[in-house]
Amino acid sequence: MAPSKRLSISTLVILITISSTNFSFTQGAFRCSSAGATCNALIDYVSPNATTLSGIRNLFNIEHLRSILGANNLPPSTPASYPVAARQTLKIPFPCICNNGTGISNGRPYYTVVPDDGLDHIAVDVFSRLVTYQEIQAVNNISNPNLIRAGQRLRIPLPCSCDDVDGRRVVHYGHVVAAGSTVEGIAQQYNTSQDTLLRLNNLTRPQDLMAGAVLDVPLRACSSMVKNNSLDYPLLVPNNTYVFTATNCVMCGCNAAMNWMLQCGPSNINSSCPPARCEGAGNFYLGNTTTSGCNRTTCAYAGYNRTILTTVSSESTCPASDNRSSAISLQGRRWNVVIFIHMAFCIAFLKLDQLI
Ligand SMILES: *[C@@H]1O[C@H](CO)[C@@H](O)[C@H](O)[C@H]1NC(C)=O
Ligand SMILES: *[C@@H]1O[C@H](CO)[C@@H](O)[C@H](O)[C@H]1NC(C)=O
Ligand SMILES: *[C@@H]1O[C@H](CO)[C@@H](O)[C@H](O)[C@H]1NC(C)=O
Ligand SMILES: *[C@@H]1O[C@H](CO)[C@@H](O)[C@H](O)[C@H]1NC(C)=O
Ligand SMILES: *[C@@H]1O[C@H](CO)[C@@H](O)[C@H](O)[C@H]1NC(C)=O
Ligand SMILES: *[C@@H]1O[C@H](CO)[C@@H](O)[C@H](O)[C@H]1NC(C)=O
Ligand SMILES: *[C@@H]1O[C@H](CO)[C@@H](O)[C@H](O)[C@H]1NC(C)=O
Ligand SMILES: *[C@@H]1O[C@H](CO)[C@@H](O)[C@H](O)[C@H]1NC(C)=O
Ligand SMILES: *[C@@H]1O[C@H](CO)[C@@H](O)[C@H](O)[C@H]1NC(C)=O
Ligand SMILES: *[C@@H]1O[C@H](CO)[C@@H](O)[C@H](O)[C@H]1NC(C)=O
Ligand SMILES: *[C@@H]1O[C@H](CO)[C@@H](O)[C@H](O)[C@H]1NC(C)=O
Ligand SMILES: CC(=O)N[C@H]1CO[C@H](CO)[C@@H](O)[C@@H]1O
Repeated sequence: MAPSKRLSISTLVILITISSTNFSFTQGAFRCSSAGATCNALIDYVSPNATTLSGIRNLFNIEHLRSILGANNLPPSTPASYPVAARQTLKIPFPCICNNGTGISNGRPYYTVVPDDGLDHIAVDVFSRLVTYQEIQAVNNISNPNLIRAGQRLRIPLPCSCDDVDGRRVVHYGHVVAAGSTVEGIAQQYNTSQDTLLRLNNLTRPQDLMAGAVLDVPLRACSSMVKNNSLDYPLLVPNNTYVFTATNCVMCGCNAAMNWMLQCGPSNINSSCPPARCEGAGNFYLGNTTTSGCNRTTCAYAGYNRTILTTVSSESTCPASDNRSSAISLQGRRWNVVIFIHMAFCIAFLKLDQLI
């Protein structure tokens, strides 16, 4: 075998080593332009150790377990003792505030220093590099990072944003980039575009994406009938998540497959809720749906202040005559993907063959 080929194999090994070192990168703050704005945000947490939902809840000071369940679309009956495996990723809901051009968690999470703790250990081993020790140092006015004392309460500044994206209100999600993923792939998975992700994250080229980085991904929320004078306005619920609202009387979920329409009904977790009935249509209660021909009529959630507001909402579910052909063309696209992946494997094997 020619030495030049050996050389290229060892170069490959070195390249792989370098890129796995890059695994430990944090991208830095997310842009957040409207000073003082607050909102809800999400961030991935890759738990370093095996734990439970209760452990995660305590670490991030999340008041209600159901917030974690909703963010991860786990059934509302999931117990706090539910196990979380080491290296498992969970979405953490937290409040965000814009300050001086960037967004950080608004208050919680707080971390209480234990004996022999270090700022870097807290950033790296406890919060899995969602922050750097310099960021913790800055937000807590710590002059010497080597001087922290047991019992000290530290604010942990998670990155987030409240900015609209492309004229739409969104939920900003700090996505921890897995090895081998691409900007295009992430964009597709979360119904956004590569250009939007590059712009939002100040990336010049898609190749600049690094595994382990925290990427600002704008999540589209389901459209709702919630009025702008409602106490929970704007109720932003992204695809595949659910929330409890209206003093825990109402549960709303978002499923992109349901035409991106927010689905709300009685929560059944608060026994002192008034019945929420839609005006007019007799025994038509929040969450009730009737289908007449092609029309689906729903008693939809419209917000709350002292009472729960509802409204009758109609949409057409008519299958169009040409919806058959669109299904066929979708299938065709799927085939293309399979063929493409197959070809990519062939090319990879060919390359490997040439190397060895
Ligand atoms: C605001 O940000 C600018 C640059 O990003 C920085 O120079 C300045 O110190 C920051 N101000 C505060 C109060 O953090
Ligand atoms: C995980 O375990 C390591 C090693 O015991 C420890 O240093 C670290 O603080 C733990 N992280 C959490 C979040 O408990
Ligand atoms: C840090 O210092 C700034 C200005 O000196 C002050 O506004 C802020 O409240 C301090 N933050 C903490 C957590 O002490
Ligand atoms: C919505 O979430 C489901 C479940 O995770 C996923 O399969 C689907 O691709 C998502 N759709 C969009 C448009 O984000
Ligand atoms: C988002 O999903 C909708 C369908 O739910 C699709 O029409 C649209 O093209 C998608 N947008 C992006 C940017 O992928
Ligand atoms: C964007 O990246 C460039 C270099 O790639 C840097 O000079 C600039 O400060 C960055 N801007 C923000 C807002 O992070
Ligand atoms: C609130 O919504 C009403 C219509 O429902 C609209 O007339 C009004 O301008 C809106 N107010 C704000 C502040 O957006
Ligand atoms: C249950 O609903 C009632 C009536 O809306 C409200 O006053 C109460 O605070 C709610 N309880 C909880 C635990 O959310
Ligand atoms: C309408 O909603 C009420 C209250 O949630 C429920 O008890 C009832 O079964 C629903 N009726 C229909 C026809 O779905
Ligand atoms: C569906 O709704 C439209 C208007 O919203 C109405 O004109 C039509 O008659 C309805 N069709 C059926 C089958 O109920
Ligand atoms: C509650 O909402 C209703 C309907 O939008 C409105 O008429 C009423 O004034 C609101 N009440 C309060 C206290 O805001
Ligand atoms: C009448 C109707 O529901 N038509 C739908 C057929 O499918 C296309 C795309 O899949 C929709 O855009 C139409 O609204």
